[in-house]
Amino acid sequence: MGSRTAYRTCPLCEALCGLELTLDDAGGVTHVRGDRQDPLSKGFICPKGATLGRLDGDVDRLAGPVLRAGTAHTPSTWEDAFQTVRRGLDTVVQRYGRDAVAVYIGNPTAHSIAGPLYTGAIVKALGTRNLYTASTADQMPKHVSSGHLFGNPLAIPVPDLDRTDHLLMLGANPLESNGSLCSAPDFPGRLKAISARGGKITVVDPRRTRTARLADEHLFIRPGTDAYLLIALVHTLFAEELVTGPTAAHLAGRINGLDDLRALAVDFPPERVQGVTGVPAPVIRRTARELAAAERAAVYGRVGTCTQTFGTLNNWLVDVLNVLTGNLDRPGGAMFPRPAHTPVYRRRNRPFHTGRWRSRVRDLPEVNGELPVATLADEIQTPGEGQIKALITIGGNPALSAPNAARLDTALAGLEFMVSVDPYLNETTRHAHVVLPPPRPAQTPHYDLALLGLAVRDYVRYSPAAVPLPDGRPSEAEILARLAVIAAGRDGSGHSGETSECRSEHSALRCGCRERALDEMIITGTLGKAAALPGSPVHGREPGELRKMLDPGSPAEQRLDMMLRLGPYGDGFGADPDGLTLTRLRTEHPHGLDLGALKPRLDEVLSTASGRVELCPPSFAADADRLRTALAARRPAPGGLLLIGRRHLRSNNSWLHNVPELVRGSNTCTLQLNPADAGRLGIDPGDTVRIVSRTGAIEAVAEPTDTVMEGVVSLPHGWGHDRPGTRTGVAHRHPGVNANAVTDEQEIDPLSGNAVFNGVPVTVHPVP
Ligand SMILES: Nc1nc2c(c(=O)[nH]1)N[C@H]1C(S)=C(S)[C@@H](COP(=O)(O)OP(=O)(O)OC[C@H]3O[C@@H](n4cnc5c(=O)[nH]c(N)nc54)[C@H](O)[C@@H]3O)O[C@H]1N2
Ligand SMILES: Nc1nc2c(c(=O)[nH]1)N[C@H]1C(S)=C(S)[C@@H](COP(=O)(O)OP(=O)(O)OC[C@H]3O[C@@H](n4cnc5c(=O)[nH]c(N)nc54)[C@H](O)[C@@H]3O)O[C@H]1N2
Ligand code: SF4
Ligand SMILES: [Mo]
Repeated sequence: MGSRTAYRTCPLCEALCGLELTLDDAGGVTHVRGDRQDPLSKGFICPKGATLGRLDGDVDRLAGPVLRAGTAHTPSTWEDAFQTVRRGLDTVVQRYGRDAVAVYIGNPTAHSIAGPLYTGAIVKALGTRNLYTASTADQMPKHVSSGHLFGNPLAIPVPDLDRTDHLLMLGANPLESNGSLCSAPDFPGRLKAISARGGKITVVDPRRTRTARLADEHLFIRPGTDAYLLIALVHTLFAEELVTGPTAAHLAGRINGLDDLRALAVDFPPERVQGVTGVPAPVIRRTARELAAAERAAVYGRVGTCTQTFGTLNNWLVDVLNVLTGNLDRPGGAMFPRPAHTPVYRRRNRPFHTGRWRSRVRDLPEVNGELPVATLADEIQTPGEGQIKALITIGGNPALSAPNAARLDTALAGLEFMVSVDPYLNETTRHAHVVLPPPRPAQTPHYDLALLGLAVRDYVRYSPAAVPLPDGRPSEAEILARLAVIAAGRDGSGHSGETSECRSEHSALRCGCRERALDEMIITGTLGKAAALPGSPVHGREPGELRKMLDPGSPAEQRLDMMLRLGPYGDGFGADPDGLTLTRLRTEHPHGLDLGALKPRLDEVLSTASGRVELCPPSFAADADRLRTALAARRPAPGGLLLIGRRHLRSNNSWLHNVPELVRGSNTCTLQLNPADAGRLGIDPGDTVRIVSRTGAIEAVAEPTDTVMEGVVSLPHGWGHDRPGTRTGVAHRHPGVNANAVTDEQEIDPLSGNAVFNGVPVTVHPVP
């Protein structure tokens, strides 16, 4: 049998590794290895990428749509499935209004072309205020921080890993996660290089992780207390006159709020916070001095700093430290990547707002156009006007991933209508009346719209589908576009025969004239605006002429081509003949294109009303009062335990547990605890223990280990695959328990609405 090779970006995590796929004649993936010609990943691969073929060929992956009758799901045609969706949504909207339809968007949606290009249109077409995403279980605090500091919630500085001499890393474990909000294939290798060139890495984590072991110094911190440590570092910089950043040439005149910040930090000397954090005051002072002394340093906080009650303060203070030490926007510091698909001519200076609307039940503010997933169950279960009656999930598994997921699971069962775009029948989608599966990864083109703006070098890569789709099988982009058309109430009679394309491509499903109309509208609108805008590379040109120049691919590809050509490295539709186009990327750079080290670009990024970095936003200063109050009220630890999570290299949240090669060895759902706590509670290794919190109780096998600090227990999330009605055979045999059955949806970071997964108070007992 013959075989051929195809290249693509790995879609599984944020590291953007290039992969080389070997395919057999039937289009099956027989082998995967790292793409050595990828200029960013240079052949690096992890066990997940290496088993992409197994995921691709998983027999449990849904081959086509399924419809639910009672608790059973049966296959349907695509057209019947879409018609069922149309009826289901129409009925709910007519009966209860637009807000009765909610949308939940999960993590893989940020790793696809289809997600970023089409989910916005679905939400807009629905006209609902009930948008929920995994962002409020993850990085929303970072968006709120950047929104206020820089005027743009998407302007996220990343540590310039390859040039820094000093990295202070909090709540991140890239040796397992491969990095997040910092796309860096071979993160471990890049960290080792810091030490090799004489630099220093300090890791702050309640567990001595693999990353902590690789680092030069590890500081145990009590869960949920990073904000105290960070503000004490700020305090020390001011108190010891180590603040140099705001007067450094590249930041001078660009920083507001320095005096307010200094005044705020006065109350938090290291000696006052050492008790709550567990980090001794002399260590805090030394850490501040080392940070200030380093030639090129970066402070980087990740999911462990977000999923806390002070999530936004943490993420703010991380960048405050980068500013105060002069490391923001400087090589080796914390820098803003310049993604090839994002225009730089369209900056608007205006204040960042949250709370443009509020949630019905708990009165929580909208943030970034969405409401906290921590209140989704409230909105489904609480009767009254505006109650959620229907839900669209796209690439998400909130029945496992949301705080108090057991309650959400029950809530999902009570919905009048639910549709899921998902390849699996799992803990969430088993509740759906219709499941619309995207095609296999090998059949799916790839471009990282969300992640290329977070990479440690400017870099771009487009991967066409390795295997063509059979006739009548919609791509994920087409599925989502069709949902947008349905949501807009324009699905109607299906074929309208308006354009020559739809006549020539006619088939009940694929004619797509309505979906095409959506893309056309977006393309025409964008080109029209760009042509009218002074400073744009196509200013003054004729939009219709520009339209004709676009790549001849799918509508999604045409939109991508347009974005690249209007972007900072683009050809400006011919204005720069050497510039990027999608066609050129596809044909000349199949392994990706390195666009160079990160460049200082604060002026391009800043879009606050003042045009400066707002270092001490009033809402953050107000929230620091909560910090002050909590510090005063803090009593000595009551002897209870605090639950945190952990990630394993071979897991990916909830959904890779169906690949046999990945659910082996140490990738198990055990409760790790310090041997001293185990001894005190009479727990031996291998004992089954009961973990009880305000919201629930679960049982897991105990794994005493001194890598976890005393008073802390750790359980990974994404397990609990024993539910009836799912179709994931391997996962079902390795079920584990759902950590989110004991996390608390009532605890959130008030500024961002983010879920709190770290520092959940629990008690643990041996089960006799
Ligand atoms: N293998 C694998 N890779 C993944 C994923 C996966 O599930 N598995 N998930 C992907 C996703 S969705 C994301 S968001 C990224 C996340 O990427 P990372 O942010 O690197 O995620 P974690 O490995 O969970 O690291 C978080 C660390 O925070 C620590 N921590 C817990 N509580 C606290 C606290 O209060 N303070 C401090 N300072 N630390 C604390 C935990 O012990 C843990 O080591 O990973 C992505 N990559
Ligand atoms: N206790 C605790 N809970 C956590 C976390 C934690 O650290 N601790 N981490 C949180 C974080 S950081 C995150 S990001 C969330 C993740 O929360 P979710 O996004 O809700 O959960 P995932 O497990 O990533 O589920 C992904 C879903 O997408 C489907 N899928 C896979 N590939 C595709 C595709 O190509 N297209 C589509 N349409 N679907 C696809 C999978 O089958 C699965 O159903 O979980 C959060 N929950
Ligand atoms: S590190 Fe992430 S991107 Fe790279 S191969 Fe592994 S899962 Fe894929
Ligand atoms: Mo995440």
